[in-house]
Amino acid sequence: MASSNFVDYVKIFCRSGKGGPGSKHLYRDKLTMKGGPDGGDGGRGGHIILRGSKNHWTLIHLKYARHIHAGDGESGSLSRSFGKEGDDKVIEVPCGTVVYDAETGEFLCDITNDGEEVVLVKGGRGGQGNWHFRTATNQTPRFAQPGEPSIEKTVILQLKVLADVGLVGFPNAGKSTLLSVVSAAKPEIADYPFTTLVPNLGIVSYRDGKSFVMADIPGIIEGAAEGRGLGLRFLRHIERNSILLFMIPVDSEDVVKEYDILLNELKQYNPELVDKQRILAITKCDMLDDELLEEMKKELPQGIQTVFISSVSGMGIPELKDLIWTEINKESNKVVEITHRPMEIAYHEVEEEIEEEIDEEEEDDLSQYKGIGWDEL
Ligand SMILES: Nc1nc2c(ncn2[C@@H]2O[C@H](COP(=O)(O)OP(=O)(O)OP(=O)(O)O)[C@@H](O)[C@H]2O)c(=O)[nH]1
Ligand SMILES: [Mg+2]
Repeated sequence: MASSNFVDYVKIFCRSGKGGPGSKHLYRDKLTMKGGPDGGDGGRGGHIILRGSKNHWTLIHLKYARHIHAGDGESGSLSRSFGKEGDDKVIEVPCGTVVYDAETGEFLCDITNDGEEVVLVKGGRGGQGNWHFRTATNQTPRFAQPGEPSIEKTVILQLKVLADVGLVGFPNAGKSTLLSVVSAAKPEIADYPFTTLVPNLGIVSYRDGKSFVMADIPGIIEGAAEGRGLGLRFLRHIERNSILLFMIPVDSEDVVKEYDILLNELKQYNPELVDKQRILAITKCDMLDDELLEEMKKELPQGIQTVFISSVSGMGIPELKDLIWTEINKESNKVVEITHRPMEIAYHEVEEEIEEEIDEEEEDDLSQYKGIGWDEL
């Protein structure tokens, strides 16, 4: 997936529909001079509804949908007829979308299942017609209730991808290579750090038509919590994973130290991540012969299941898949509920600025076509 296609953050202004006013109609026909009140109720304003959809993987379809308005309810009319309800606006979002209030950063709701619906902003109720207000002492009320006003709210939608296993490692650890070997995903692979700039998802097929989802996120480095490297921006994508696969290359100088750094960075981002089940994969094992491999097995982190793999020779890959499958199916590793902490708005304004800068750069790019018949651009 090209980097500009991965959108995991959008801010949208939503306005529900206002309720239609009630009617103050008084009944008349050629035989009835004073038929009394018969004004109907106004229709409800349209809601803004979020619906989970498995057809979307990112929020790209909402990138330019900055304003979303639902329809207003129509007013009631004679013969106690109800006004038409305003059209609801349904926003389809990928499963794993979390919604925050853009002003306060407060967590509002999250959508995790396909077809799940949440009314994000309620439409105004329609006003009651004058028929409701007739009393013994006021048999011809010449008034009716106005409809409720619309509600405006700016929300931030943030995607936390739903994968079963998340890959955690320093840049160049071989994460994308593993994903490309076990799934049909085609992530970029190269021998320089930070090849992966946005998360990649892949479906790993297991035996008997079973499968699980693997998320490859950009590499983490020491100090990521303070914003080094790509920072912790993408760590939210492993918050919902059942298990984490730590990946450390076999030629690392100190596996235990690297493991501790990675763990510490996760802890700084969200201490709950450390409670997740972890597996350690020592990657690129084709680079060492058996003797050296035995030697390095003596210096491994304690208390974590470790597999030795090579994405190039295929060594250890079936064992790794077996282990992942067993772990993700353990009841204790299922992610039941995760706590969504309130969002820090100041931090996310920076994120928006970055996006805007990228947009501007895209516009600039067009200038290179000038003078080759594209001058009208
Ligand atoms: N010999 C050997 N090389 C490997 C293996 N797996 C990956 N590599 C090489 O290691 C380099 C980095 O691989 P990537 O998969 O891009 O690493 P990454 O962890 O995704 O890196 P970032 O995206 O930068 O975080 C590439 O040159 C790969 O060819 C392996 O099993 N054996
Ligand atoms: Mg990569």
